[in-house]
Amino acid sequence: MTDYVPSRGDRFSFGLWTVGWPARDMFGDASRPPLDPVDAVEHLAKLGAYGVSFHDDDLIPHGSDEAARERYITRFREALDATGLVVSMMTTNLFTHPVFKDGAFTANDRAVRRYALAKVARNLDLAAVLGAPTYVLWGGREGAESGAAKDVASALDRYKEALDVLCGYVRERGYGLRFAIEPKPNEPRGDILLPTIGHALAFVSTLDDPDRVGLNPEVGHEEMAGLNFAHGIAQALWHGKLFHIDLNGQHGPRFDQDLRFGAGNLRGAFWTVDTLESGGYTGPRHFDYKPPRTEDIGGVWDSAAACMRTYLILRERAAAFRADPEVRQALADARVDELARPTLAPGETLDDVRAERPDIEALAARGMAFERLDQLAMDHLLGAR
Ligand code: DIG
Ligand code: MN
Ligand code: MN
Repeated sequence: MTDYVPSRGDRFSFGLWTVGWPARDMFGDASRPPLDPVDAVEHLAKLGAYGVSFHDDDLIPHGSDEAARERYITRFREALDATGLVVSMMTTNLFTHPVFKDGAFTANDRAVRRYALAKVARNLDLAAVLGAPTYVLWGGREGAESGAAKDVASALDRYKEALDVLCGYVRERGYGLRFAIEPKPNEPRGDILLPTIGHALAFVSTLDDPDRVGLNPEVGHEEMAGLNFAHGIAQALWHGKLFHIDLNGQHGPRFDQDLRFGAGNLRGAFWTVDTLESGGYTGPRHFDYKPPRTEDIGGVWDSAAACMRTYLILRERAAAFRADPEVRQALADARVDELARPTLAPGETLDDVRAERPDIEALAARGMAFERLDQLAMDHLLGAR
């Protein structure tokens, strides 16, 4: 029996804003005291994480003067050095301060857009110093609650302008980092721009430096939109654009629950792990979740450990599924491998295809044997094999 104890080699990473969430929500005050980022680093290291991620304001309270900023950064770096944790990703808070109430890159107010770019650029300089390979851009306030308030075409022009300017800045400075756009369909805005993986992929293709920009999909955000997360990241991988990932749990189309990984749609979590582990994803296994407001700090660490434990259990179950000889036979019976064969043979043309006279009724009568295959996956997920 595996003990499911995480190690640095598993490359688990947590946002400081996750375990550090004081659990203030729309309807209630904080139920936990603030968590010192140094305490978070030390405890996550003890739990077996390899990295942390953070927004600028998570580490350096908004409005800090230069001296305070340096103190926050210095003690954080000392904690990283002492524990060996790395900064696996950085991002900017472009959503908490009221100045961003109508967005950052796509705010109608040009002065707000200019301030947002300056805020990101300052944190990019810190990201370069700390060696963060990926910089996430979550446009939580980029959107609208009403039709006339946001000219979407102009908003996308400004979004593109912001990404092109930031990519140019990183390129000119020689920073080795890449950007990852994080889609979300709504909340806190009534409707958010670039709401899904599909919208974001299309947008990235319009940029001046598209190779420097990928995606940071989050489980709950796609599932809020009723979409299949494993399919979404499989397409992002197919485009070579899965630069980072936000793992958590969600119970279908409702408010963003940010549950610990696996605590929502468990079958979806199984296929997510199967896709990440067999689909060539090379980034950190990063958690963006919120320990429920019901928990004290002990419960926070329980939930962080549980995110990693569930991932390890599902990784083992997915590997066992893929290695199972009966599964291999069931995959063949379902002709899954046949999909990998090009539809036309080398040298064939449509004329060759049109010259054929297939027995349509016989093809239609063939069963696909998917149910047996899927129950084998269910058996592995439930530990019955
Ligand atoms: C929320 O899902 C967002 C913010 O927490 C952050 O900007 C981003 C980083 O993963 N996810
Ligand atoms: Mn996220
Ligand atoms: Mn979320």
